[in-house]
Amino acid sequence: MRALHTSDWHLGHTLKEVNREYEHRAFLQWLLATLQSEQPDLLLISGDVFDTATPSATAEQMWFGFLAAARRQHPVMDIVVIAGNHDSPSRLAAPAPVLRELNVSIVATVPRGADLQPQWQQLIVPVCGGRALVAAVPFLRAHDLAHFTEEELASGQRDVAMAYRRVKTAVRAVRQPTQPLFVMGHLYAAGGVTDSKSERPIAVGGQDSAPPSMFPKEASYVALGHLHRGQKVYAEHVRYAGAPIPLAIEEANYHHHVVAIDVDDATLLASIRQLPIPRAVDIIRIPKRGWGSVESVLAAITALKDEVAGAAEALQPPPFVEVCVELDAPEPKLRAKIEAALVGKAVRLIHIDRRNAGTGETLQATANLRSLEQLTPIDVFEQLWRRNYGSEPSPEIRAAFAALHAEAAAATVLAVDEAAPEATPVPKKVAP
Ligand SMILES: [Mn+2]
Repeated sequence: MRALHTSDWHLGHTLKEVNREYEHRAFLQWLLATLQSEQPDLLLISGDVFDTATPSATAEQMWFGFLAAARRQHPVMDIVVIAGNHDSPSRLAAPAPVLRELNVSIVATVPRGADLQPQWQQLIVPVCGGRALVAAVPFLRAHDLAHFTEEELASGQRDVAMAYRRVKTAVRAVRQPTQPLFVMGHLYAAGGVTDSKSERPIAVGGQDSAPPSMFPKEASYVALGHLHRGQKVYAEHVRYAGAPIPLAIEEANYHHHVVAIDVDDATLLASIRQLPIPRAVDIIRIPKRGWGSVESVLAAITALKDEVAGAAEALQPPPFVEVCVELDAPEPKLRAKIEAALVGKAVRLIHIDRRNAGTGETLQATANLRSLEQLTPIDVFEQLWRRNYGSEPSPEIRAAFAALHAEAAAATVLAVDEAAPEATPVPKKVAP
């Protein structure tokens, strides 16, 4: 049997206030075409369907529109969805009874019985007419984990590992040895690589570093969500599908994909392929790597393609651009200069990152520090400039500082004279 695994769609996402609807629609269209060519029996969506707990009508329309189209195209395919940490469990699960009629199972929370005990066995979803099982574990919230006894907790098992152990036990009670088992989870598995700020940290009950041993050995495939970089953890068959579009500038170089899983009927072993998702809208970084001077980034912007007026641009939104500037002197008009250079260019500015060229070391580390009395204000000013910008202040800047300092010193003299005519002598040096 064949399954496709995807996660972290974050419908309704905005990147620096620019909405991503065009990219999401392009992805969903691609996914429908891929379902057509791959003909999977099962589609697994491992959480963070939506970017926020209260998604916009447009985001919900994309979601339900996709489910309807998928159902129309593949009447026998099962879709299993778990809630992620960004989703509102109650909101995601609200249409579950209707979706159930369309072979779509939404598991957003751990159901409770009449005795208020968690019903772990209800996380097990039979799929493909009972041929296979999916243990669909949503992102576990504090209240899902609050039931463990003191004794269990004292055993040193972390809460989330304990919850997965319950799921394992529930699976073993119902699974036939010939049934392929898929496990879904939305958590941070220890060893996973993350370098993005868009993966909101989760630290409930050890969910921030799940150990590999907690997934059942008999799983043919473990379909994880939460990390936006698609990757395997621990083993070939334990994977994050990753997000389908870059959700932060740091994710621009990720290889976005969905995972195709073919489970051998006899061995129950999975063979895995990554199906690359085409990038609908590019993210351009200026410069490509590292940092550029003001002059070099302005030149690079000038060299960008000009906007073409007409209908085409409305259909294909221009790329996002991030500009990374290293300053060897203060540049108060940086944003204005960059924005002026961007006028008429076929890009959308999303971020200007700036850093100073200097070492940023403290004066104590950089200065051959003589005693404080030996340092003049201009010494301190120059050293500060050097450590910030890695350059020397120009004669004009030095003169401006000297003038400002003289003015400040005169004002101090005046103030002291007025306040206390017979005060102690005015200090010669003014602290900067
Ligand atoms: Mn996510």
